[in-house]
Amino acid sequence: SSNTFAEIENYVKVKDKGATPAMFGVAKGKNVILISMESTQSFVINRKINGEEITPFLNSFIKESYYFDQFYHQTGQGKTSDAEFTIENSLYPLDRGSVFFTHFNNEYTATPEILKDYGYFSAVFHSNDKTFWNRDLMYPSLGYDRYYHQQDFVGTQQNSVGWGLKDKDFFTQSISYLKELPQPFYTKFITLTNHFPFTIDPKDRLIEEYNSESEIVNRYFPTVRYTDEAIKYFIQRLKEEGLYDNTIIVIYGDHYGISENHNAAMAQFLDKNEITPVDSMQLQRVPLIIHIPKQSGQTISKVSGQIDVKPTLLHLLGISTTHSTEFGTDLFIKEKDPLVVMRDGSFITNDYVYTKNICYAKQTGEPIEEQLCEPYKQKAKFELRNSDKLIYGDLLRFDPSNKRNTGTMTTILE
Ligand code: GP9
Ligand code: MN
Repeated sequence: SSNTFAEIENYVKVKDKGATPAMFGVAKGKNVILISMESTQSFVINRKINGEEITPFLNSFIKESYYFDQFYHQTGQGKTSDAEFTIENSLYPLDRGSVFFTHFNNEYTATPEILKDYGYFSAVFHSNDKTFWNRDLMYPSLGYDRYYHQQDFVGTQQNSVGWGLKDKDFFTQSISYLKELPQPFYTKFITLTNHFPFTIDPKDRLIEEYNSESEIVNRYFPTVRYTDEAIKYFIQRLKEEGLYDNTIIVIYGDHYGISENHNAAMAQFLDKNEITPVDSMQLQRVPLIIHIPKQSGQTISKVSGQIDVKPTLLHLLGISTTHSTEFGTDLFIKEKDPLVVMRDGSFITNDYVYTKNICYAKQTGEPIEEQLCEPYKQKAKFELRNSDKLIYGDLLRFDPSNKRNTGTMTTILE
């Protein structure tokens, strides 16, 4: 009901909704490009196998960007769609299923919808079937103007793998649409090649496979390397089209690609005896890279998550989020005690990791007194519960800042 909405609104209002003055509006009026990197985890960044870098392009791009090296995915069963949901709404995904399927008809105040008021045109590019993850029905609810999907691309046996175009062909074909869009634009590009089970054409393999007992882990590195090359090419094309200098580029990993079934191979890669519960949590880090034209790079090690992207991006574009109903915090704010909550109720703070009902010291990986985690545990539960209530009750209908508000007076009074 609207009462529940008011309670939740009061809760999110007391959260730190501020922005860093030095960063607020630095990218005002710029185009936005989001790149969702399929299954890309942070452990590939600045690492080599067989003497070769896994992500040479990203490693260099990070040096001229803001790079968040303690950034976690917060996805559940909705995988890529959950990442999209959390990144653009600053709400948690649901504990089961995908919000894209179960609540596509809700009222949302997603980033593309907000940016419409600032003259932005918004579009998504993804070469899979438009109905996958119910995207064709969900995107209009998020405020997207256009969805370029499988039917907008030319797929052949040569240029495709798995569910769609190879990333490089995907970017090549997307660029011709992109350069015709009205500006400023807000766009999202969802890559696909680095998807389980990580198969690529041998001629697209730029590095050798890894050598472990897991075929999946072995193949993962060449497909990550392939996507890295495709993004390099895309950035180059943006420069050639004169779009690079007036565009803010946000690159994020959507969720893990290597599950706990491959712990032995991961232990080998990380040079550890075993993968502990704390290691497993740390493996949930995904890259977040924000490139702002004419700003130099910096690595920021704040504990953060996908839920924080929306307010951060809006602030960079000079848009205040003081009245937004969202759970994230601007990534550029120095928080005393940051907390990242995962969809299953586990969490990470500066000092603690809580997972599978056990509290651990982050430094040592040793179990510690449950009590130390208790206050965070309560907060984590509260966050998830309130976010769920918003979605299950379609409560953003009652948000007065929601322009497309369809809640009528009668609904509000009941
Ligand atoms: C499907 C692509 C991958 O279109 O986004 O989805 P995933 O299986 O990673 O959720
Ligand atoms: Mn995915």
